[in-house]
Amino acid sequence: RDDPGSDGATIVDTKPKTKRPPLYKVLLLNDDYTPMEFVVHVLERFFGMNHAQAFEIMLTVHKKGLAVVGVFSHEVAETKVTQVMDFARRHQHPLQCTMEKE
Ligand code: TYC
Repeated sequence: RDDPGSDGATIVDTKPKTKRPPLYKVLLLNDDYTPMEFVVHVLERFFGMNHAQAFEIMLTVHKKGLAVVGVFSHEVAETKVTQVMDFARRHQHPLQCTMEKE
């Protein structure tokens, strides 16, 4: 690399940097009111899980308080959160879905 005005101790090549985009975890939170079947449906519909996977993750959220339901780019994670929150609100359930940087 050119380094005008330097003392000649020039770094010729630096390590090629390939920047991977940061990933975001999408989290589903437990509450006392959202029906279990509704959560299972959300996981099937928006996260492409089969019924058995969806039921298992739902139970994890129910018992532990929250679970990671997927890891995505910022844009996709944001879309998932919005879709889940809108769907829950439309059905008048208090289900909460959030994202955090991995
Ligand atoms: N705790 C809820 C119930 O007993 C079920 C539930 C599971 C709610 C997961 C939200 O993200 C959730 N009906």
